[in-house]
Amino acid sequence: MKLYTYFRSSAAYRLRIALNLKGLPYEMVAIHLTKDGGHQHRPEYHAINPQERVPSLQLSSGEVLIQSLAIIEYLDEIEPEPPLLPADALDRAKARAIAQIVACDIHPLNNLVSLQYLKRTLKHEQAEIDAWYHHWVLEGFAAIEELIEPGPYACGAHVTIADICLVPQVFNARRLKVPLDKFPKIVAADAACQKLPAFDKARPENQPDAE
Ligand SMILES: N[C@@H](CCC(=O)N[C@@H](CS)C(=O)NCC(=O)O)C(=O)O
Repeated sequence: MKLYTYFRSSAAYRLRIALNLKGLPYEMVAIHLTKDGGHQHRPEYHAINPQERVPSLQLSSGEVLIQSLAIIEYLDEIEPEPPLLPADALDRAKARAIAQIVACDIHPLNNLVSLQYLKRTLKHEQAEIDAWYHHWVLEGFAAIEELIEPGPYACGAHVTIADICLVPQVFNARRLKVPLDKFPKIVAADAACQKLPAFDKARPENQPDAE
């Protein structure tokens, strides 16, 4: 499999964690999201992913999958061990809820395209953009903090899709200096995940394209 990735992309980071947890081998193709206006906008990448975002996963059949949550669930279906979703339907809904707070409610408001739009098109000052970024992380993390179950992971004793989404968002929050002192359960779940090699190998600074 070929993973189109960027070291700092949190959506690609999710997928690196999932592939590592499953022990599935993958080749990485780095797509630089800022150099020369963003290599994601080149016609050759558009042909792979018409949304011009990372990650994309090209299967050995040549088929390309996009959207990290859809891909993670696909991987869980083709390679059931270790499961990334709980066996019980109720627990599954809870794990997906945390994952979706990150992937549907926090990340789209704070990803590169959204921040560039605020800056370049709407002409906001950097301080306003930083405040915007912090606001949506703090709002989403406040809800997740209440939803986290006794650990060590976000949904209990096993790593789930909730951790896979949460850890990259925590990484980004730290990078952009969002204070995490009000979220001890999130910080603890992140620390528990960081002890696992699958998470460590997926960290942005451990990628071949890291700068
Ligand atoms: N919902 C998508 C989000 C993908 C996404 O927004 N990726 C960002 C990087 S984290 C991207 O490629 N941005 C391209 C750009 O800003 O032009 C997913 O989960 O895969």
